[in-house]
Parts: sequence; C-alpha cells; structure tokens
Amino acid sequence: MQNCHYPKHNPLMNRRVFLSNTISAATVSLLPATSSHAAIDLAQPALPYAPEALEPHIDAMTMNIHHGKHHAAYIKNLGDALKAANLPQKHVMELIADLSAVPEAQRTLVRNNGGGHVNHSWFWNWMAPAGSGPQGPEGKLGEAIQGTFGSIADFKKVFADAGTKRFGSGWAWLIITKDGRLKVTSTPNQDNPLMKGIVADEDLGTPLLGLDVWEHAYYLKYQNKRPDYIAAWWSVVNWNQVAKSFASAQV
Ligand code: MN3
Repeated sequence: MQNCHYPKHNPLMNRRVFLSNTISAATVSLLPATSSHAAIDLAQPALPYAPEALEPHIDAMTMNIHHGKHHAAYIKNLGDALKAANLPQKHVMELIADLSAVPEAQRTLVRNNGGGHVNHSWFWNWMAPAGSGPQGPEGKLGEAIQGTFGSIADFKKVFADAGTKRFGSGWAWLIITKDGRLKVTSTPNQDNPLMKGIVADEDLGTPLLGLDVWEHAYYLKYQNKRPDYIAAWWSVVNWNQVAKSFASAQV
C-alpha cells in the first residue's frame, strides 16, 4: 500500500463544474478538469479515521478487511489491467467514464476494478465517526434535498430503498444529474454514475453520496440483514463531505 497525500477534501470530487446561478440550471461536467491527480491513480487513500472509529455501526474487522483487502485488491487488479492494456498514464476517472477507450480484452477488468477503486476512495470519505459532524443535511444541501424529495426523512427512505432493493451487489447513490437535479440512483457491482454507455443517460451525474451494499460491507456484523446495516449507516454519514461536494457542484 502506498503512502498518499489525499487532502481531506477528496480530490476525486474536484471536477470542473460550469457556471450557473441555480442548481436547476447547473451543467455538471463528469470529468476532472485536469489530470493533475494522475500520479495518485493507483495509490490507495488511507482511511481518514481509525478502523474502529465507526463502531458500533460499522465494526473494525469489516473496515479492516474492506479497506485493506477488498479495496486493495481492486487497485492491484486495476494496475494489472492497465499494464496489460498498455494504457497511457491517465486519470482513472476518465477511463471509467469512457470505457470505449479501453481495449476490449481489459474493458471489463477496468470497469469492475476501476469502479471499485474510485467508489471506495469516495466511500471512506462519505463516512465519519458518529457525532463528529452534522447528523443530517443542513443549509443549502438540506434545502435542496427537501425541495427534491419532500423531506429529509423521505430522501432517506428513497435512498435506503435503492440500496435495499439492489439485487446482489452494488451501490445506492445521491447524484447531481447533468441538468443539475438531485436524484437517487443505484448501480450493480462496481458501476457508478460517471460511466457513460454503462449507466442510463438519465442516471449519469456527479455522486454526492454513495452506499456500498455489497455483502462484504456488512455481513460480519449484520449477516443477511441489509436494511439494518443501512439504518445504522446513517449514523456515520459524513454530511460535511456531502455538503462540500454539493457546494463544489454549484460553483
Ligand atoms: Mn466494498
């Protein structure tokens, strides 16, 4: 595992957003503005808290295995696939956003492992120790969520349903779509809302929050009870991070 220098504000979120006065008119670019983060493409971000810091909601052993084994394996496999494809140094987000640029022999590997690397790099920062920040969306983010979903509780229900009903492995997402709307979506496996041609056009967007509903994310503590995991997970959502991402999507 390489040392890396991810600032607290996740650089994967740092993509250019075109000018708009209102979120409803925002046009959100799905690609990073530069390839300045290319050097950390295959570097694994350290957990921004101790593995036990999310207990009792998420247990330390799950965090250690999830970060140290699963995420690390996605990075290893992604690196192998990029090497086999002889791809030039390029930001992994550009690759997963347009997989047509990846040779067919490595495309599925890059889709799964590139998605896995990006999704988990986000995911660690979308969580924080319970009580360390706001308990829910506040300010403009809170207003936007209420305006879109009716209430915070309604948003949580829609999001939890997306995670609960995702058959097999995958993710639930809160995104800003290209036309600037908040939307809850879900993807299978390690697909994510950046993946043009993989995800339906209307579900493309910038992720503000995502929830891993693979069994490896919860099985040790919650076994088959995915809804219990999701209910507990709300206690460790890093709403400060979500608010930062939301603000940067409205520049
Ligand atoms: Mn996972």
